[in-house]
Amino acid sequence: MLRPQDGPTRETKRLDGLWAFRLDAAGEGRGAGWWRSRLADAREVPVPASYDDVFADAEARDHVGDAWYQTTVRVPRGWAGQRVVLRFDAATHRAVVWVGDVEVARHEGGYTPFEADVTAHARPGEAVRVTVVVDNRLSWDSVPPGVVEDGKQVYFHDFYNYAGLHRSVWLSSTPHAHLDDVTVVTGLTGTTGTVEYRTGAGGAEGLGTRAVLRDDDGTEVARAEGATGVLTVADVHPWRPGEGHLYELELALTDGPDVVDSYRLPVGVRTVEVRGTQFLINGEPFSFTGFGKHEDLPVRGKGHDDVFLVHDAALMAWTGANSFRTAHYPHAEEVLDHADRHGIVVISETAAVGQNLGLAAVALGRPAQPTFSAATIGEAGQATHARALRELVERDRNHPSVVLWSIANEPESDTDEACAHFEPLFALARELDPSRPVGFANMMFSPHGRDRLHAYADVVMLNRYYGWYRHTGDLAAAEAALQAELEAWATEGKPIIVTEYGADAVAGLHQVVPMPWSEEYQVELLEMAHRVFDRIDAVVGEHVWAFADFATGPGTGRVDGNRKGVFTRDRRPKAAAQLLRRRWRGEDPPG
Ligand code: BDP
Repeated sequence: MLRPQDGPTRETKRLDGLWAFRLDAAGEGRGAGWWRSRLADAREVPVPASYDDVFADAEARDHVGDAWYQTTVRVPRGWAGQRVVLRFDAATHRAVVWVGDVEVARHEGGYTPFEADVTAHARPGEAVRVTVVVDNRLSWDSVPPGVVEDGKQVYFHDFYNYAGLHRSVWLSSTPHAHLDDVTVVTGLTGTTGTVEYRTGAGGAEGLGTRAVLRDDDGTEVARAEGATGVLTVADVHPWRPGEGHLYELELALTDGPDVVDSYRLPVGVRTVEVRGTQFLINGEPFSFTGFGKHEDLPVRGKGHDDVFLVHDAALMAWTGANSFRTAHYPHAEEVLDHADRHGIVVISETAAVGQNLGLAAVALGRPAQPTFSAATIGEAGQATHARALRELVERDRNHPSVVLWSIANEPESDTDEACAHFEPLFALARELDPSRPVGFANMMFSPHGRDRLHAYADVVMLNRYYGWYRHTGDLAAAEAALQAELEAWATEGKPIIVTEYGADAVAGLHQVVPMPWSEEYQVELLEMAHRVFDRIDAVVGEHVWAFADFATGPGTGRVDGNRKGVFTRDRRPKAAAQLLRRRWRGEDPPG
C-alpha cells in the first residue's frame, strides 16, 4: 500500500471537512442498512477529529459502540480510465466502509491506514456516497484491550478512549498498472551511502522499473533499473539527528520510453545499530532527550492537526528535545514526515498498551485475572497484536526518523504466558525489519530480576516513577531506589532508555517546600532522576512523561486528566520546561 500523492500519473482529493454523523449505541444501523441512503437524523461532525468532545453532550462523550459517518464526493472527471482508491489514514478502533450500496473495506486497529480499490463503484464525473461505521469498543481481542461491562467501556490504559476518523480520508487515482509497495534500507560506509530498494506493483506484467535518486537541489546522484536494486551515493549527505537531510527517490514503471506510473519517496540515508550499551546512529553514540508524547488536544481529541504538529515540534525544540516516543500508538504519518525533514528521532510504538491486568488490579481495583489466557488476551488478541505490528512496520519502515520499534507499553512481562505472547512478536518485528532494534516499555512491577521479556529486546526501555508512585514525596529514598535499579539493569550490557519518568504537577500550584502536585516538586523529581542517569553510563536516553497534560478516564488520581505534562494541555510551559531547556540545551531560558 502506498500513500496517495499528486504527481505526473497520480492525483488526490482529500475528503476532510464536515461529514454527516450519527451515534448508534443500540447498534441498529448495520441491520437496517444505514449505508443505503442518506443518514437520517444526522448532525455534522468534523473530519479529522475525535467525535467525543465536539458536541456538548455526555451521549457523545460516553458513547460505546457504533458511530456512523457519511459524505458525498464527486469523482473528478479527469480520472476516467484510472484506478480509484479510497483510503482512511485512521479509523478508531475498527471500521466498515461502503461506497454507495457496496461494502468496500473492513479494518481493525485504530491507528494504521487502510484502503480499498473502488474503481468499480466510483465513476469519474459522478457523485458517490461514502458511509463508514466506526466502532470504539475494546475487547480482549483488540489492541489495546478492554471490556464492555454494563454498557460501559472499561480499559486498562491511562488515556481517554477517543474515537472517530482521526486522520485524513483520501480519494486518489493511480494508473491501472501501478506501483503498490516500496521498501528502502539505507547503509553508510565511510562517505558512501547505499539505498537498497524493493518495489511491488500491480497489473504491471511486462513493464520495467526505474529508480532515480536526486539530492534536495534536484541533482541526480544515482539511478538503477529493476524492481529491486541498490543505489550507491558517493559523498553522501547523511540524515542525522538535528539535520533531516533527505534525498528523493523517484520510482517509475516503464513501458519502453513511456512512464506508466511514477511515485516519489523521501529517503534519509542513515544507519542504526545497538553495540554494547551504546545506541548508534550513523556509527555515532546517540543519547535520547525528549518526551513520551500523546496525540491529545482540547476538543479535537486525537484528531490530527497541522497547527499543533508544528507548534509541539517548536516547543520540543525549545526544550532541546531531540526525540520522542509515539506513546501509546502509531501517530499520524504527517508527524513522521515532519520528523524526517527536521532530524527529529522517533521511537514508534504499537497500540498495545494496557496488556497488564496485575497493574489494572492495583490501579483500577479490577479483580485479579491472568493477562494472557484463553479467557482474556488469548490467541485472537495475539493475532491482532501481530497484525498491528505488521501494519506499523509496513507504514513506518521508510521513515529515517524512526530508529526503534516499541512492541508494547507496560505489558505483563514476568510470566510464562507473557513470554509465549511476546516471543513470536519480537521475532516478527525482526523478520519484518531487520534494520532496526526492537524493544518494549517495561513497567515498574517487573524490575530487574523479575522481568523476562528484556531477553528478547535489543534495548532496555524503562518507565519509572520513583518519587511519584513509589517513595511519594521522598526524593532521597527515590534517588537511592532508582540508582539501585538502574545499576542492576546496567549489568545486562544493553543500552537503557528511560522511556517514562515524571510527576503530576498542576500548573500554577507553587510551594516553597515542594510537595507532590506542585510545579516545584515536578522540577525536583526530574533533577533527582537526572543526577542518577548521569551516574550510569548505560543510560542513553531520558524521555519525560509526558510532553503535555492529556485527557484520561475518570479517576481519583487524575485532576481533569493526567498532569504529568511539562506543558499544560493548551501548551503553556510549567517550571519543568525551563529545567529541561537548561539541561538539554545548556542554556538559560530567554527573557
Ligand atoms: C505509565 C503509563 C502511562 C501513564 C503513566 C502515568 O505508561 O501511560 O500515563 O504511567 O501513570 O504507567 O502517568
